[in-house]
Amino acid sequence: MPSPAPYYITTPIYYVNDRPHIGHCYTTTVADAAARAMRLIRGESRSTFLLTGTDEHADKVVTSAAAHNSTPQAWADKHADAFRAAFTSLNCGFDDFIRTTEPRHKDKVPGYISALLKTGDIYKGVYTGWYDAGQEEYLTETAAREANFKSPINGKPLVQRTEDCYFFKLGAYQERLLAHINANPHFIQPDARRQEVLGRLRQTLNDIPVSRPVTDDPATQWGVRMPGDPANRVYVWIDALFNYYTTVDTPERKHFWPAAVHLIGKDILWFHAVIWPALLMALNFPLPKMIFGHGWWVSEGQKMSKSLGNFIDLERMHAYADAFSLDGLRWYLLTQGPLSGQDADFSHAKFIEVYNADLANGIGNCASRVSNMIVKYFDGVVPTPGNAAALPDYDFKAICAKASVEYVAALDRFDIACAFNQASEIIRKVDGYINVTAPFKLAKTVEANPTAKQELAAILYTCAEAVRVASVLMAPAMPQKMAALWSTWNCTPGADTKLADLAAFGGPCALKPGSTVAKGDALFMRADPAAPIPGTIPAPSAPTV
Ligand code: ME8
Repeated sequence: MPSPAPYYITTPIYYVNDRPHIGHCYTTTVADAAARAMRLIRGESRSTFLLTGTDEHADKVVTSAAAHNSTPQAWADKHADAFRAAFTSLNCGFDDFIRTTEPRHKDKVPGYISALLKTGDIYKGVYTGWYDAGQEEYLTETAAREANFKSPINGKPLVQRTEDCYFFKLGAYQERLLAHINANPHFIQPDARRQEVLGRLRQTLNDIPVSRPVTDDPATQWGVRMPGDPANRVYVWIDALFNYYTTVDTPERKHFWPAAVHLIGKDILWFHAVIWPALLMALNFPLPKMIFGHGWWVSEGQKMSKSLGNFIDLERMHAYADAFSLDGLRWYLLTQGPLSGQDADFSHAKFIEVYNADLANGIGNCASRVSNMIVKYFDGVVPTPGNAAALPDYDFKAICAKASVEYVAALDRFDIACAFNQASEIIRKVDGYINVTAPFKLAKTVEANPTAKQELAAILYTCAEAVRVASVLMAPAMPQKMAALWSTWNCTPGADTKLADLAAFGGPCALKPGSTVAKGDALFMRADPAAPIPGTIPAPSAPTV
């Protein structure tokens, strides 16, 4: 059988001077769930590749390191480890973690820049701008005008300064970029982001500076040098964008390019949807298939800020995982996150509502209802499927088939929430079926009516098999909880089994009559909306008189 086409998904590489928070963890968790789902759909793990990592050549790394009596490299090492550990703690299974200070990245960047110098796409020119000598930085024309051409820091006049600089001929690619975006509606997603880029591309694109000078200031000595010109270094953003390519620019991984999806936040859309594709066009490299720019997480309806105390940092996320399980947290992020383009709210009340509805009262309760009845009425032995009364609204073979078709289609357009909601829909159907068929009532009649036992068997088999299918679809979001369910139900899928087989109701991976189902612990404990918010210090109780 031919192997499936490679699926390469990337996250942004994160700045090492920040501590991991919900934003970074969200993007990486979405990429992880998408990669797991792709592996499931293909029934083949090796053709999917998830890359995350850290962006380490920013000037602020040098400043932060100095402020902490550290070297830039030691500072970067420490923070890169923190990101890696954060993602691992959230069960994100990345295939590689690239750091821009690693030789396998930084040694390759000059090669691409040299190629662009050779074609003339990168050329040496002169940069003129408003310079704040006290701060040693340029201000944009707008920022300079707004500051009345005075330093916003020390009030001294800004000076017009000119220096040698390398430029990339971005303007030369404007027409080709427009044509590509117009011909490929999925290239930039969601649609609002695509419109945003198309709008900006109606104005003339200028060539952009891609180097920064190296001076006596140690901050300017950090980074990748321009090939053949050590007095200049590659601008950190250009260096960073190349990570997606350097990681797979090896004989073993070359087939992963072009990437299927660059998943990013909306803040860095322009770099990914315009500058990066133009660089690739100039190098004659194929373009990624999709740039997906998600929205922001806000917290309790407000922009996250450390001073407001509403920041969802890693500690707060761990506190939620401790209280509601890691998979409970992942489910909330994945189904309620800002993927569609709108910003999303991390609100405690909403979290509890979704957790209780989808998990504690959803799959958790449904699975234990069904296994409890199999234990009670069939001694825990999966009964033989038979002809349960045909109810047109509850044709589970058709319901599960439709759910998996929609699951695959939703993942293709990167609508992760819609994909996972297909599974919740199956669970709602099972709950409805139990209410309509009332197996607990039927069980009371089996002694007087022998055919009732067969009917009971058929109903419970149907419920259990449908829950199994839902659990398969949910597994990329909640790998640990679904593995726990499979273990009590003795239906752990073999490695590399295809979704088409796994999610077929009554198909090759169906529950086997005669196998055993144990009661098991509740998958998700019901959450009390009045309980203290995880990660917050409980208010002191009122003094007793
Ligand atoms: O921009 N909600 O790195 P960065 C959702 N190094 N996502 C958020 C978020 C929020 N409130 N805050 C951050 C950089 N993010 C560059 C990228 S790529 C070649 C270089 C996520 O550490 C979101 O994915 O500032 C955003 O794009 C990323 O963190 C920015 O991470």
